Amino acid sequence: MKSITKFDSAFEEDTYKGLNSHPKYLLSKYIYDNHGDKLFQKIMDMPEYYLTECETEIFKAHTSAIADSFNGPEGFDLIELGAGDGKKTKILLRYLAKKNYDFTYQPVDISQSVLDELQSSLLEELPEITVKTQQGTYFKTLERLSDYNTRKKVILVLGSNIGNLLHKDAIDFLKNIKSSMSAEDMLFMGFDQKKDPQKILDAYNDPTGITEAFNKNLLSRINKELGANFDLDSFLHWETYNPETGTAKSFLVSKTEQEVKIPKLYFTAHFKPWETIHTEISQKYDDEVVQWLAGESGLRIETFFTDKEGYYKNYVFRK
Ligand code: AVI
Repeated sequence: MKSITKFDSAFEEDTYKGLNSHPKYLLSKYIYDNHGDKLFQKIMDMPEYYLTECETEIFKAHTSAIADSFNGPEGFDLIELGAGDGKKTKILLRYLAKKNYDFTYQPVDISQSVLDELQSSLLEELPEITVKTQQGTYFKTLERLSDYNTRKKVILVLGSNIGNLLHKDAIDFLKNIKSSMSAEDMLFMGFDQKKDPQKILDAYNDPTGITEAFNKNLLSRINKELGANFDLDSFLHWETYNPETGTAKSFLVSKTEQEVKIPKLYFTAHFKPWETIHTEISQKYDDEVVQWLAGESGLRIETFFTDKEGYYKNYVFRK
C-alpha cells in the first residue's frame, strides 16, 4: 500500500500523526462537527455536568457586580470567544439591556450557522441590543477588532474551554489574547476548579452515554470523512482524573485486537487488545495554578466570582 506524503487538510494530517504515535492520540478539537456540537449542547444540559449550573449560578448571583465591572467611560464592546447558544451570556445581556448600558455584543465563532442561530434567538429575546456577529478564528478576529476598537473591550471565554489545552498551550492562548488587549480592556474567563474527584469523574462519565458518544464522534468523523471502518462498539469510553495534577483525561480503549482501514490516508491502524487512544484533557485548576498561568502570560488577576460550593470560578484578568 502506498504511504501518504501530502495531506488535503489539517484533520487528515493530525489524524495520521495521532494514530501513528505511541501511545495513540486524537485531537479533541475535531469532536466538534455539527453532530459533535449537538452532543456538547446535550452534555451541558446533563445534571452530572455541573460546570453549566455553576457558571449560571455565578452569573445570577453576581449579575450587577459582573455587569458593572464591564463598563467603561465610553461604554464597551463585549466580545465572546466561542459563544455557542449564548444561554449563560443572555443572563448578563438581559441585565445590561435593562440598565441601558452602552455596549455591543460581538460573539465570535468559526461556524456561521452557530452565529446565525444565536443572532436570530437574540433578535427574538433581546431586540434592543446591538449584536455584531464575528465569523472567524479567535485570534484573527481579536486582532482585527483591536485594530479599529477605540473603547473598552471585554473579552469573555466561558465554560472552562481553556481546560482543553495543556498548560503550555493555555499560556500561548492567554498571551495571544493579551496581545490584542489595551490597558483598559479586561478578560473574563471561566476555570473549573479542583474538587471531589468522584464529582469530576461523574461529569465525564454519564450513565446515559452522551459523553461516550461525544468522545466516539472522533471515530465517526474519521469514518465519514476519511472512509474508515472504525467499529464504535469495539471501543470503550474511559475517563481518568488525577487529583494531584487536576487533569481529567478521556480515552477510547480498543476491546480487542483489530485493524481499522483509513483509505483516505492510505493507512491501516493496528490495535492490540486494550490499546488506548487519548482523546481529550479537561484540566481542573486552583488559584495558584491560575495565578501561575496569568503570570506566565503577562496578565494579572484583578478579581474573581465563584458559586457557593467553590466548584467553579470566573476570573477577571487585566494586562
Ligand atoms: C468544551 N470543554 C470545556 C468540555 C470539557 O469539560 O472539557 C468538553 C467536554 N468533554 C466531555 N464533556 C465535556
